[in-house]
Formats: sequence, C-alpha cells, structure tokens
Amino acid sequence: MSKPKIGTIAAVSTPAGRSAISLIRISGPDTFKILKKLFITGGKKAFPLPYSVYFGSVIEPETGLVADKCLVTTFTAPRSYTGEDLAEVSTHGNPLVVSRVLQLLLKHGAVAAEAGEFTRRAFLNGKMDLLEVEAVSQLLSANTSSQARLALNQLDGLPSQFVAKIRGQILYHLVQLEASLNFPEDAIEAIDEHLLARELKKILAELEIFARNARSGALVADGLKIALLGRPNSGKSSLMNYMLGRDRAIVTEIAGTTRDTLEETLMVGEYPVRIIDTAGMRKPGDRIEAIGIERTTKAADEAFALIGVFDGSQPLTAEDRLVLERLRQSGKPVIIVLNKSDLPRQVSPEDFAELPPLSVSALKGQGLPALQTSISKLIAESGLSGYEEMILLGAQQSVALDKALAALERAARGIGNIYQDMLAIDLEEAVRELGRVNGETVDVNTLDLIFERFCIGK
Ligand SMILES: Nc1nc2c(ncn2[C@@H]2O[C@H](COP(=O)(O)OP(=O)(O)O)[C@@H](O)[C@H]2O)c(=O)[nH]1
Ligand SMILES: [Mg+2]
Repeated sequence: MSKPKIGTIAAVSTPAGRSAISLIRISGPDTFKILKKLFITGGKKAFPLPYSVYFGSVIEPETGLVADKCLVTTFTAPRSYTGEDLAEVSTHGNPLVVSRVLQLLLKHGAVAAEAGEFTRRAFLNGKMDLLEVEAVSQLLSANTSSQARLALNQLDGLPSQFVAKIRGQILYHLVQLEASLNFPEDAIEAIDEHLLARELKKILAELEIFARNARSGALVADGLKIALLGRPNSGKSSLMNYMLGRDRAIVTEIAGTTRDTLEETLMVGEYPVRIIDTAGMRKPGDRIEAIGIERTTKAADEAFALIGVFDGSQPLTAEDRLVLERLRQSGKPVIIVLNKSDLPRQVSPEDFAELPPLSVSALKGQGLPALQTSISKLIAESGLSGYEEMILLGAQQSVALDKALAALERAARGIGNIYQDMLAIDLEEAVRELGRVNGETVDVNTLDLIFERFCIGK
C-alpha cells in the first residue's frame, strides 16, 4: 500500500486585524505549482528559485484582477520550517486582502491548515523533536520574559540531544540483555551484572538531574508562587502593593477586607515571582470570608514559599500564633515580615525564634530591598537549577519522564536480585517512555493533544 498523499496547506500566520503586513504560509508538495498559477513576479528573475524573495502580484487567474501586491519568500524541501517546499506570502495587512489571497490559494489546490499543522509537519519530517515542539509552543504562549528565555534555550537542541543519548544508552543495554537471554547457547557473552548495575546507576543519576531541571523549569516558567500569610490587618495587601509599586489590592483598616486571593507577577532578580495576597487567617466572620480563607489555605499549599506578615506594632495575638504554627508546619521556605516598622515595636524577635524577622513599613515604603534580597536568597538556596539548565516539558512528557525514571530505578535497584527478563521489561519501559519525552515513540492521539494547543498558521 502506498502512503496517502500529503496535501499542501495554507494559513494566515499573523494575528487577525489590521496591520502593515500579514503573512500567509503555504507548505507542501504543490506549493510552487499553486503559486505559479497565482503569482506574477515583477522582475525578470525565474520563479521559483529557492531561498529568494520576489516582489509581484497575486492575481485571480480567471479575471486577471490583482488581489494584492506582495512579497513571496521561497524555501525548498528539506531546508524549511516544515521540511517541505514552503513559501511565505507577505501581503498588505488588511483582513479583506488577506482573506482574498488565502481564498485564492485554497481554491487552487491548497487546504486550510489546522492548528499547529506546520509544526506537526516539522516534527513528522524530523526537523524538530517533541522537546523542541514544546519549546515552540511555550515560546508562543510565554507570558513572562523568563518563560520565553527558557523556551529559546530549549530550541538550541541540547535537551533533545541529551534525551536521545540517554535513550540510546539504555537501548544498547537492553539489546545486549535480550541477546544473551534469547541466545544463551551462542557465543554471546553473559551479561556482567556488576558492570550493568554501574552503568544503569550512572544513567539514572543523569536522568535525575534532567528531571530536576524539568521541575525547576516548570516552577520558573509559571513564576515562583509566594503567598502572603497573616492575620487580618497585619498589612498583607499593603505589602503586596508596596512590592508591586502600585495600588493593586484594596487596603482598609477594616479587618477582613481581602476576601479573595489576588495574584501579580514581579521580577526578583532574574526570577519571575507570583505574589499572592490572601484573606487574613482567622475564624471567618461570614460565608464569603470563609471561602476566602479556604482559598488562602489552598494558595499556601500550592506556594513555592511563604511570607508571614505580622503587625510589629502590636503584641502577638492568638491568631498570629496560629499563623506562625502554620508557617512552621508548612515545610516550605518562609520569610517573616514585621510590618508597620514606622510605629513603635511591640513584638519581640524572640517570638520568631528560628526565623529572623525583617522590619518593613508597607505604609511608609521602607524595607523592600532587604525583603527582595531575602527572596533572592531563598530562591538561590531552594535547589532550583540554573537558568541555562532548565527544561520545559508538556504534561504528557512529564508523566512519561516520571515513568521512565521509575522503570530505570527498578532496573538499577533490582539488578542481581531479579530475573534478567524482568530487568529487560523495565529497560524496555524506560526506552519507550523516554521516546515519549522526545517523540521517538509517540502515538497519533498524543500528537493531536500536543498540536491542538498551537494556533493556526504555526
Ligand atoms: N502604620 C502603618 N500602617 C499600616 C502599614 N501597613 C498597613 N497598614 C495599615 O494597616 C491596615 C490594614 O492593612 P491591609 O494591607 O489592608 O492589611 P491586610 O488585612 O493584612 O491585607 C490599613 O489601615 C493599613 O493602612 C504600615 O507599614 N504602617
Ligand atoms: Mg488584605
């Protein structure tokens, strides 16, 4: 049976609306056949030479009417984004013009591309692996410059090479193992289990670092969540506003003003931090406040670190002690802020024993540099990977990586104590799951899930 013929796709790659220029992409075997029917070059240069830019007119062949004057850039297989013949048509950025040019392409043999179809073809043609696909996806959807930076790092292909290498190594050991299992009477040497154990542990250690880099990447790409916790009126909302440098949260002297959690991103050093202002922790006054306090608990659970906010101008209350208890029990990195340092201090630092407090006045704007330094220090000591090492994974890739790690761990731990065919099963699983991380083994459904997150035209 012959492979189904791959069609030629077209789509607008720039956002809808008016702009100076819009870009239509067309990719597939008939790209230039279709363009030759519709595009008349202005100059004498033969069309289409590869990697050239042409100025000319897109015309309606039936009437000869000009649909637009535009630039066409040519790329030929396999050196293009998709790995196929590809052209980019830069039209005037009026939706009427853009739509007319696209309709002409569709009428003369192209089909409308689906979301992510250009990138999907790039993947299927071996132009990028799944780690690079994920990087493109995250680059396009990045909301913070650090997310964009991480995505660009990943596009350099190093994580891809790493996963391919590790997978290759495990596969090598698996093949050796299978050979000695299946042909024991032949001249194939028996597996040296000590040697294999050492090799597998080495591979496992490398893969664990990769997994840590992926966890760090996920945390940093999303922004490190830091929740402000404290009793009502300790000044959490004021502190948030002070940190942001603007009045984001409502501040009043009425306890229980903040009922919902509020979230804003700011940069601390090179890291994006999501500061979460919460409802004060106390016995709720009404049902709305109760929901707010529930959300506070959730925010605290999800946070990467916590900032305990206390009113330094008053002796610690029972509510304050409850907050302290929560902070101690969270097991997360904690910073203690003694707010209202513009007023005479009434609490003693001993109340915070192992957590030296920082004096801040959110109202008068004092103490922010020290707080920022503390946050930076906390991030530095948290075991996050360095920026250049961080990895971005999609949801399915994370799951696959965890499975690969677990299988490899079983193999490395079990060697010597379990039958070699059990060992082979674990190694096989590790190889398969790593293949899902970089796309060397991946099923169509998973691909659908991955590419439907893309926009049309990418
Ligand atoms: N004197 C003084 N008052 C403050 C300071 N920070 C906040 N307040 C006041 O404390 C009250 C409660 O502040 P708010 O930020 O709403 O506290 P929250 O309930 O913890 O969010 C408001 O009247 C603020 O103006 C501060 O640094 N110094
Ligand atoms: Mg508040």
